[in-house]
Amino acid sequence: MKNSKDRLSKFISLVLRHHPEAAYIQLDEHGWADVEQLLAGMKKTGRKINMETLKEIVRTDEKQRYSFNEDMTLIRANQGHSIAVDVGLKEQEPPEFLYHGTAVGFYESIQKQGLRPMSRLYVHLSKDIETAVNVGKRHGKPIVLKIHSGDMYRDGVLFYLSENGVWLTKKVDAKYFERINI
Ligand code: HQG
Repeated sequence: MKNSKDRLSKFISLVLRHHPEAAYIQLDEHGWADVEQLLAGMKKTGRKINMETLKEIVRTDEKQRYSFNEDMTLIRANQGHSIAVDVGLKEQEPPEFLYHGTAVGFYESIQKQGLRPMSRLYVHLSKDIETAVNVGKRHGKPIVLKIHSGDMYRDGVLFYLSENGVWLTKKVDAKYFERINI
């Protein structure tokens, strides 16, 4: 974590994706949190935040993780939830190939079970290898799987593209991926 804004952003992502109670708030069924309540709840935890800082965090987030509603009274995470919320993901035809970065230590289990969402609602896929490597590094020594998303789609599997450009699907069976050299 580089600075105080990064730390605040990390906490906001925890609250909006996984643990709203950590800021004493609730999300609605579409994942929205009331901005006033979020700010008040964060202050209650001892964090220093105001609307200006929140707006800047949303605007400058390098992965564009959050969205406000039109009048900026509500905020939500664009993807990555473990809580069952419906953020209105758009179903979309994927490119022929997508990539998934993970850690070498998970590979044996992934080969056996395929890719599962684990604690999240969806398996997250990247459109390029570089992004996948960075996602994998979060877990350990990275490896990258090349996903035959075009074949999956033609076999009837649904894909969604989040507001911030992350491809999502419910699971990826082992026949649809191979490990590639990175
Ligand atoms: C692995 C970040 C064993 C899976 C990133 C992954 C992403 C299995 C881990 C977003 C498995 C779950 C999501 C199986 C999957 N056996 N391990 N059968 N199936 N796994 O963090 O994809 O910065 O929930 O390979 O950029 O790493 O948070 O998912 O390694 O977009 O915005 O289980 O989170 O974005 O880990 O990352 P995660 P992820 P943010």
